Amino acid sequence: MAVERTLAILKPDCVRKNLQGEVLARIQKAGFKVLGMRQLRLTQQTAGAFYAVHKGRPFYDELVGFMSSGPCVPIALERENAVGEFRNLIGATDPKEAADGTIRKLFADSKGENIVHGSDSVENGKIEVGFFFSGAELV
Ligand code: 3AN
Repeated sequence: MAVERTLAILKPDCVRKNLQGEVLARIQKAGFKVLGMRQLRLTQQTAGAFYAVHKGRPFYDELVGFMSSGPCVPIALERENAVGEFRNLIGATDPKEAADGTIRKLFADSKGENIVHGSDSVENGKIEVGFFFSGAELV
């Protein structure tokens, strides 16, 4: 299986609840290596650009508003089969449907405020890591 990169974002609800350490510990225990990590507050414009694929969907404005509502923590991760393994670790988009033991099942309140983002394909993993980190920041 190939070593891949994926982008995680600890979303504003995760930061607001002071759960960054707890969530990161679960990510590390699951075997992911942290290549880059920072904390920032997205503007509406930057959040809109990041989620451009969802433009036009009914939840887009809510999503952009939420993602720019406070600081978030993008994390570039590496592991074998990182994209699929990370999505297994975080669980389904809707925490009500997420499997027991997953990060969203444990900590998320709703489909919109669901604690953590994970890239949905290897190709998007590369694009999304590049959205937040330059090559020199991945070590
Ligand atoms: P995932 O983050 O599990 O890949 P996507 O890509 O379908 O989910 O959606 C991206 C983000 O949009 C989700 N993390 C969630 O915050 C938000 N979202 C998706 N569906 C809804 C919805 N029906 N209502 C509110 N927010 C949603």
